[in-house]
Amino acid sequence: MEYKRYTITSALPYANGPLHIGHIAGAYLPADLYVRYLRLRGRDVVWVCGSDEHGAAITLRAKKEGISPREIIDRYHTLNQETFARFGISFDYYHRTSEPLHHETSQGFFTTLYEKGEFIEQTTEQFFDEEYQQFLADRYVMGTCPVCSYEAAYGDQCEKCGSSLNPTDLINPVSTLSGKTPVLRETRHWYLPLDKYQPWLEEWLLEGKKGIWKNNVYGQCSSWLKAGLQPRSMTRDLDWGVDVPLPDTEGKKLYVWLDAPIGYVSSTRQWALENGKDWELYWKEQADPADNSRLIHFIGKDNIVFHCIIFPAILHTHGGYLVPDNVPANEFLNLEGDKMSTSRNYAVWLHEFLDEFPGKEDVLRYALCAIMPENKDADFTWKDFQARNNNELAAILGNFVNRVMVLTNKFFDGVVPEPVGIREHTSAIAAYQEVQGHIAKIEEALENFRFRDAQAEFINIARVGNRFLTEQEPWKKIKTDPEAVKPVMWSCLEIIGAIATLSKIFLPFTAPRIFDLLQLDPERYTWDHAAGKAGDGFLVPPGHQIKTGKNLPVLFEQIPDEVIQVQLDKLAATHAPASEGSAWPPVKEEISFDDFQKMDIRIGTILEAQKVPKADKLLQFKVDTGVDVRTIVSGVAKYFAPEDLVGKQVPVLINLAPRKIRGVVSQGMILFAEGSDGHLYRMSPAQETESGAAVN
Ligand code: B3M
Ligand code: ZN
Repeated sequence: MEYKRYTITSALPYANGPLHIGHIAGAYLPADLYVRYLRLRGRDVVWVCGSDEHGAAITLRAKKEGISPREIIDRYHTLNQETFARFGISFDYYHRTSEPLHHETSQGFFTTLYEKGEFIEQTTEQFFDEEYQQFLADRYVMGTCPVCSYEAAYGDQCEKCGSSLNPTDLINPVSTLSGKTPVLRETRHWYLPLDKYQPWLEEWLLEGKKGIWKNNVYGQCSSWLKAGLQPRSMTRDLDWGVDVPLPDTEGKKLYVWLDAPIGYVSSTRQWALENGKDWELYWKEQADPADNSRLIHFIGKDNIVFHCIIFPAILHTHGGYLVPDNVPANEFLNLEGDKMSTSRNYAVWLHEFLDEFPGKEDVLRYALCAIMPENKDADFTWKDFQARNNNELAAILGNFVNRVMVLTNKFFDGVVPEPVGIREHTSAIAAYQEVQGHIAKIEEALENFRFRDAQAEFINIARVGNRFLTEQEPWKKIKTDPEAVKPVMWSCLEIIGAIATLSKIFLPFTAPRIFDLLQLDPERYTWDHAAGKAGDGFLVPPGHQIKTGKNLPVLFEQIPDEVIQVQLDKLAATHAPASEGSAWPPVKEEISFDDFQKMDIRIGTILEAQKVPKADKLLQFKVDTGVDVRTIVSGVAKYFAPEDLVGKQVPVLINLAPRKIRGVVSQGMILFAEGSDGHLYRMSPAQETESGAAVN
């Protein structure tokens, strides 16, 4: 469906550190692909972003580095803005929330809600650090999450389970300033009665977005709403942020999650000012709803509640504003099997990648899109990055373009041949139809925020080209029937024309290089040209001269193992965190109750235990599982003497597929507890239990 206008936002990154590939795969690359698609279709779109420069994320970083918040935001705003631009992230505007225009815009929102009488003014007891003489908002307090028991939850949010919290919800709260237990002190704040908007949210979101929003997003929202919303304070006791626009409120600032999303509006206003546009067309409800812009927020999953519940409630209550049509939030990206961590420097930093891999922006874009965490967490590995380049970009796309260029030069001196007899050329027509089929799927996928699928269909176009060329064997035909080669090479050049055009979405750095090979003007080509709907002739006109010469540029060079090894060594040098602040492996991907129920774990009794000859790690057991007596082999010889285990009761996974280990068939697995150093400990029921008792 086509909308009159599109207002696209990407989460404003905190200007407190550099960007890594997890940020990019979450909220920026998908938005960039979507926006490039819309632009290629000639749609009216504005894509805004900017630095989030308020909140404890900034002030805590400043404190850690011993410099002012202003120095922190100036440094990282500049770095991040440059890095985005170098990576081809094509925002229409990158603003900053420290700008006066933003302070004015967010204060305007606050004032409107205040004058409408929406806020509840309340004096409550809040945490106060006596040593620092400061109230402790949000991230200034850490403690144990009351929902999931994660020990390093922040006062505003648990990053483990995603729950939004108030500092006083935390168990064992600790001030992140002094490390001491804070005391409670009275203070006055303005609360947004989210409970009052619950009925509207249920109708708009629970009913209105069901089956439309992504499951991961809708699911989070519905559990929030089911739990019931509470009033949430929209002000904080801080000395850094947007001033509360009320008398006698010194030392009070707007809550960062009130001001930050309004940053999207400020960014649009600044863009409009500088480009002679009317920002209200992109944010306000129009007299005829058919004229409304389509508002889409691209974010990571930790921002869902703020964008799907709190900000829409604010926009709705303010009145006159659009609310988001969709929020296609992504899950997280891991790195080589571990969680990325800014504090431990365990990440692929985008600015470092750009320095170390000049000219490979599109390779990273392609590799990240291929594994984008659209529905569940995903893992970036350097081997996969290498394989995507070597086996897909170079071997499929680059190879096709190169073969066609070389052959056209060889057969026709680089002049595009006439498509003689094309209307009767059934294989050429079939290939063209196949390409159009892939383009239709790209459209469908992009319209529905399925970027992985869209890109897979894009590379399929080059596959069609390669297959067609190989089948047609023009290098043979040219000797016997040169006329028959003309429609073949022309068809291939048309396919390259489509690839070049669509590269403006998927491979924006490569697109101009392909157009240069074709000696065509990239600006002229739109979505409709690729989709065969432009109606102004062929993509690559017969008689046109393409690039000639012996050494035509190769689009994608192979990436050798050595280059990848350098990156792996670099990661190994920074200790991969098991999880933030802990020696334990990260929590595995979520499973359903049904998944759990598939495991059949019983209490078994070990009847016999012995070493496996010539296998010094293994022990072989005979176990009475209650249902049978079976053989199990385990790699535990380092930790137990066989005789110490005989007669002991242990949990056994009895429905694991049998495996042959050193010639012995092992029928199940005995479960042990593993210490952080890999040491194994035996687990037994606290009381003697019947063999066969289910563990669940
Ligand atoms: N700066 C949080 C984050 O980077 C926050 C996003 C604001 S979007 C309005 O996760
Ligand atoms: Zn939690």
